[in-house]
Amino acid sequence: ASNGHRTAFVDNDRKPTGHGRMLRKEDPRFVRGKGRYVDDLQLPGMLHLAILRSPLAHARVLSVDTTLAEAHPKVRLVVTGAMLAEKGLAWMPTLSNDVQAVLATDKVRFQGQEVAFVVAEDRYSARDALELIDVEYEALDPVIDVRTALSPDAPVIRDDLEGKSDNHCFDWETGDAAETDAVFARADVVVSEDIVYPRVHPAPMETCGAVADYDAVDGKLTLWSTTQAPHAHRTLYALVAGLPEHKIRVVSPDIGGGFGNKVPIYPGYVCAIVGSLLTGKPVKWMEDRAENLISTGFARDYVMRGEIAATRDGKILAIRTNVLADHGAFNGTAAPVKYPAGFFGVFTGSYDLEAAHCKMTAVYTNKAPGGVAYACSFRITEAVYLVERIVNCLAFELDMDPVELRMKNFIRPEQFPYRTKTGWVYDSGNYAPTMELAKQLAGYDELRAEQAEKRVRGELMGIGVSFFTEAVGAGPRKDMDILGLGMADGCELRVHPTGKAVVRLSVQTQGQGHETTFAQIVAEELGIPPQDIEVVHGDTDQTPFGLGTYGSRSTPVSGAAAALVARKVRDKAKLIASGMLEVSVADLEWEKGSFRVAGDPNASVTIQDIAMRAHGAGDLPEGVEGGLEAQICYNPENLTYPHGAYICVVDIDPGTAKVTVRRFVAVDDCGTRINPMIIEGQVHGGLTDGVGMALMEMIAFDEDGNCLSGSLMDYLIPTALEVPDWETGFTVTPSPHHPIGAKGVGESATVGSPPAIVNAVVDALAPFGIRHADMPLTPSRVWEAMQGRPVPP
Ligand code: PCD
Repeated sequence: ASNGHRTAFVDNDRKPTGHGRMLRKEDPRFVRGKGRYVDDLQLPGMLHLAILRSPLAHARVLSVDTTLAEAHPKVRLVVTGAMLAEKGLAWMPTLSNDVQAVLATDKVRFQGQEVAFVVAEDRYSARDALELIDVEYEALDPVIDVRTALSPDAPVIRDDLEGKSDNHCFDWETGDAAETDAVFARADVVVSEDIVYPRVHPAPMETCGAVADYDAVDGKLTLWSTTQAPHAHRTLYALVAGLPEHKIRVVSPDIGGGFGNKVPIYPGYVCAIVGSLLTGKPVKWMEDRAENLISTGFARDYVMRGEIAATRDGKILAIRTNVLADHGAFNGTAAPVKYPAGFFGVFTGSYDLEAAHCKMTAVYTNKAPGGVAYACSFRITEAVYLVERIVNCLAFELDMDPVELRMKNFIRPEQFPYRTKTGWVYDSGNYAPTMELAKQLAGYDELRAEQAEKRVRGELMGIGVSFFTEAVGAGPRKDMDILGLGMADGCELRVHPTGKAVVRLSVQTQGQGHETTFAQIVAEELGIPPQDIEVVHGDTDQTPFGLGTYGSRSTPVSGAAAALVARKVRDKAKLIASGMLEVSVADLEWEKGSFRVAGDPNASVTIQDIAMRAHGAGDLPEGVEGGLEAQICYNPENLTYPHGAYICVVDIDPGTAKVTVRRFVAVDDCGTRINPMIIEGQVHGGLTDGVGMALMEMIAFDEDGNCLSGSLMDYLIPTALEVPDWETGFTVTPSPHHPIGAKGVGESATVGSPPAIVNAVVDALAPFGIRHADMPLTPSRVWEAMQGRPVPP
């Protein structure tokens, strides 16, 4: 057990040479306040950039007068959309092959859109000068409601796109419609529900920002930026701005949380680059909180109709769903190209179905662009919420226990690898033991007894269950790319003469602890202590190409690369060891950290001895080059499919309708566990996110398109006060195709917890006949749902 958190099994405490609980190597820096974030960077002569944003959601830009701003004594540069247009830089591609305005030229399309920028000698002057820019707008009617965005009289938002005469963004479909309809037609029971996953925001503690430094002498651009994908960003800058790729260095230093918010390229980064190119000085841009909340990548915003078909005794036959997706003014969704709806196709959940079908229509509205995977492997959060809510609605209709209903329908262990009706191949899973463990940890039967007792007294206690399967670790590259860049990851490992090592990753941590866990992966394979392994990441000049950290892909993809590169080094070490011990390779046995001669316990050499020999004097075996290093590019065979069972207990105050999460049990299965302490931290964070989304968070708009959630006083995120003492447990079902059997876990809890919490709240309200209520379940929404309730006995 750790820090007062009850843990089902106790992992090996501190196994210093590999996987296991180990304090984070990066924390001495962070707990001393010595992290190095973008905003900590001070370069000689550095200027500051501020962005003027649109106050209106939809308007024509008639004129932008910068005369007064330019006259400000500390202002060096003012740039408008028209100026960028002259250089062909007014528009940039989004991650979904749409285009987005860097600075508005023709129209503004959401409140907070970038209109002009100022570069000044200090941050305050830059901000002051924004007020001296005079923009004349002609207001247009905004499109705010996703449900009416396609009505024939709706104003057309994207008239910049040739021939565009409506707000349609894309259609997408998966599964078999006819087959699904046929199964529905013969089912005993069909349950439908309208389910909204509201627009939320990742709201990382550190907002987005960049420092651009263009050196006109050697033609090199260095961009320190808050990015989760430095290599992908570099290539895109090269492709869009025409700068030669080898003359661009993108550095992602310490990042104060990403959560998907730092995957897209934002206009601010491009503005900083333009600012530096034009002034010849380093230029810093750093958003404030409001800018981050109103203009950067939002998440979710799906209006879903879920339908489930089953037999009377609770065998689920099929799931059908229709989704209306709000993509904002520009389609900035971060997802592999072939997956415009991300991995929403996993809405079939953890159940063995006969048929499934989804039809989706995506539309443009006058809201900020995004659709980022906020702690969600590309729309899996929405998919899991849909299926786990609709399954609960079915349990309600059948008057069946939600755990029993799930157990009855789980994909069975012998069915893996399991191909779902929407074409996903789940690599491995063993669901029932995970669910059983959660039940046992929660004391499920006792909780139900307590609830029954309380119901008699009119007390509102709810027990919510959810079970999820995620698909994390994108590629493989044959199916998955972002704007043409295949989703694979490089890794390089170099063992120095004295046996210390450096491993270079293409992924980038934003707080997940990669400097520790990747050292542990290599340590496990080579027997070099993790303390002796330096992890280098987040700098395109220092690391191999790869697609970055999101969708919990670092462990499934780069983690595999790190293990395999270490095995490559070990293979070479074996050749050298055979020379050192004067035996054939076949006579050598590996025992973590050393090779020894089979049958001769005294004849052995350590990896450190071998490292010295690899670089040292004397001959190496025939054909073996000096040095001890290797590199690899790992293209995953499949995604990994972690799963989990969550049980939440809530109490609702019948007078105020305030929900309190009393207990939360989370049992996660992410295959082989590299660092259980870090995993628990990831789970605690994700569960906290879940409480936020289920009960507090929403990016809301008024009918004019004003964003009502532009500060942390309006956009409520949970603190330690709103969350219980998390209770975690785990099972281990390794991934069969991952070299160490590990699956991702970083987003599991964010994906799995909202349905557990909502299911608990709805369960508490069940005596009033309530089957569904939409997030966020604030006191006012719960109160609304409770109206018309019978007076308790
Ligand atoms: N692990 C272990 N074991 C296993 C798995 C895992 O140990 N089996 C660990 C690792 O190593 C790391 C972590 O754990 O450290 C995580 O992992 P993963 O799952 O692989 O993931 P990544 O990739 O690394 O990361 C990512 C994620 C995401 S995606 C998100 S959202 C979030 C998470 O992560 N974010 C964040 N978490 C976190 N944390 C922090 N602190 N911060 C942040 O920001 Mo997206 O798509 O982006 O939306």
